[in-house]
Amino acid sequence: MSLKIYINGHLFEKEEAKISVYDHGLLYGDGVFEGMRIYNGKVFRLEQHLERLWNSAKAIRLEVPLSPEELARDVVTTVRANGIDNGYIRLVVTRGVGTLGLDPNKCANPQIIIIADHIELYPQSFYDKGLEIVTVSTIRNHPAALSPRIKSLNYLNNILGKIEGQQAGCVEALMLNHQGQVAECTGDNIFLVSKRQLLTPPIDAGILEGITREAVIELAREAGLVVREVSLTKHDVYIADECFLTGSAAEIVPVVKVDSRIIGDGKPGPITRDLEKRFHELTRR
Ligand code: PXG
Repeated sequence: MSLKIYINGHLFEKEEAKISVYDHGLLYGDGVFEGMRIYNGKVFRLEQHLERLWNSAKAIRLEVPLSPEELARDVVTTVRANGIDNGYIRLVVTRGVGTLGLDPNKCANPQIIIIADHIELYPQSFYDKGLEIVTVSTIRNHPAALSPRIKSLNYLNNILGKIEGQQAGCVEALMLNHQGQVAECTGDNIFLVSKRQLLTPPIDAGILEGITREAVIELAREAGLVVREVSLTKHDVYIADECFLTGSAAEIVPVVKVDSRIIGDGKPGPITRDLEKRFHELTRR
């Protein structure tokens, strides 16, 4: 069965779901998006994703032409229409059709797109053995240029980081901020375990406020761990006992090597494993 894609209140067959080449989402990356998971027929932390979407839209002065309640309803309708119990949702709001100039005021109708699809998961071996990542030379966007807190359709900063990582044979790459501090990976947040404390860069390190990051912080505190959002350097990563990444698609994925240095004992650590188990229980219960 072909997928049904939502555009502005209507469901289209995948082949018929089309957006104008004059849409500023395409011409300028002018728009915002969310990537969410569906577990057992329920959208994971939908309200939080919508809150982040509205904040991203507000930051680029884009008015979403629906209320959060209406958009939540339409997300659920699209998921149901496609009969997806476990999968991935891409929610996109573009500035809409305009002229060939930059002027966003000439774009009258923002376009809302909802794609509910099956998810291509990372290979199981990544979770069993852990990932190797590298620090790339592309720094994360300067917060005063384009805040990493905005989940905008302009992802070139991350894509350039990803290309550099792939060049080094890695599927994810660590990006530093303009001050040389650890920020995040190209599509995932980063955590370290050091002396039984969980460490992760604070939002003002210039990162996306990951929904999975937030869930993992909550789970870790429930588990009795001390969680600290602190500025981190590559040195902290190299001497950490454990390292893992979080994201809606990846969930929790262990990291065992960074810049050719072995992290901990080179195997996914016990605290990472415990948090993976807790996250699994949270999402699949
Ligand atoms: N940082 C960045 C820069 C991201 O893009 C995360 C962290 C994790 O956030 P959540 O809310 O998902 O826990 C993301 C996730 C991909 C991909 O293919 C990843 C994201 C978006 C689109 C694609 O890896 N965002």
